[in-house]
Amino acid sequence: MAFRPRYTGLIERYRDRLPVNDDTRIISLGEGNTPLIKLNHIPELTGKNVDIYVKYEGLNPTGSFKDRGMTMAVTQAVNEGAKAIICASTGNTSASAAAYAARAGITAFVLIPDGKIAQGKLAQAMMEGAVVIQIKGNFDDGMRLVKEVAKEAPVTIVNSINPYRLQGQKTAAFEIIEELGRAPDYHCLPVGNAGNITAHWIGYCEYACSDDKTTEACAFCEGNCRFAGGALVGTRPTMVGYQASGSAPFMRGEMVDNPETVATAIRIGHPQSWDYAWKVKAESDGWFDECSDEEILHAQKLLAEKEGVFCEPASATSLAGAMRDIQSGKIRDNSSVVCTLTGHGLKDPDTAIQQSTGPVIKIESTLEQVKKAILDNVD
Ligand code: AN7
Repeated sequence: MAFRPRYTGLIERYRDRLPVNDDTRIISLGEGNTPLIKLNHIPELTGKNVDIYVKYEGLNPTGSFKDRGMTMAVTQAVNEGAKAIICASTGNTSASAAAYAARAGITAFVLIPDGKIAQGKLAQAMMEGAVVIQIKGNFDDGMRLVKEVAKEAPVTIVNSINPYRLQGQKTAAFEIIEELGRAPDYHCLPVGNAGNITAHWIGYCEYACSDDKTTEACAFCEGNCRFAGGALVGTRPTMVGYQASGSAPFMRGEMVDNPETVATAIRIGHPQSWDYAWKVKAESDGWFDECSDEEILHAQKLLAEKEGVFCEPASATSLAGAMRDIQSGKIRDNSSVVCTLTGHGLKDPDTAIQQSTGPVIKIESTLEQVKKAILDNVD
């Protein structure tokens, strides 16, 4: 039977904008091409007139945006002859690395903080055959060890310090521009290591480049864009990064040694893309801010309840912060706002169930009791 896949992943889709050639063996699970959903009910809660879109990255193959970077990083590693990859992770990177390593037929080693990763992510890494190494320490400890061990053992690091990760992840910005016909006015993201906010900025800059040398030079490609002359003609958004209050080094202006938050995905105190992130802020005229755990969980619940979109806690940080900044007017009235929802809600079922207040009605299995349950709960 003829196999004609409808979509074969972001490397094929954006091949001319990514570091691959005709001979490259591509490791893909059909990542990217995620929906940009215009919110119906939440914008009016802000009392302002704004269009809010969520980029639902939880619909990637392993349930997070990491797949965009991992297809590129593992493709590159395999083509360089690597037999093993390694990462430190708060969960999603490990799930993604494990899957792409399995796909490529190589080994993934993942260092995760003992007891501090969401159940779904641990299940993924284990099922996908990674060598799971739980450390008595946090992500930042793991990252330090990964950098050290990679100097002494034959493993390729696939954390976002691997530049191929950011190359893959920049494609989310391409997709957004293609759907909106232009860049949004604001792009809000949860920030941990700040790899993703950096990758998006690279994507927006590249898309805005043309060979019209009369306009301002693009700061990231500095005129060396591979596919354009390196001048800005298109639009770029203001980039806004939100952190969890207990893990907010960009707000403190320095590294945080004992990060804590319910949003375990962004429980990171020593961001790896520290310098890049400040550059993104400056160039896009953006800002960082922090959200409390309560605000994060509230936004997560609101999205699920009012829009039917289920994301993990860390992801909801983008909406929590955006709603506050829309209400205060910091995000201007009549603007368009994209919030990235970085991971799927099913990643962390424990946190979801713990904070759910919705009724679970326990009854005998009789028609009468089912009918009563309905009549008690219809508006
Ligand atoms: C759902 O998996 O760092 O600012 O090790 O899983 O690019 O770090 C996860 C990060 C946001 C932050 N949302 O992105 C890991 C890891 C979710 C995440 C982030 C992560 P960056």
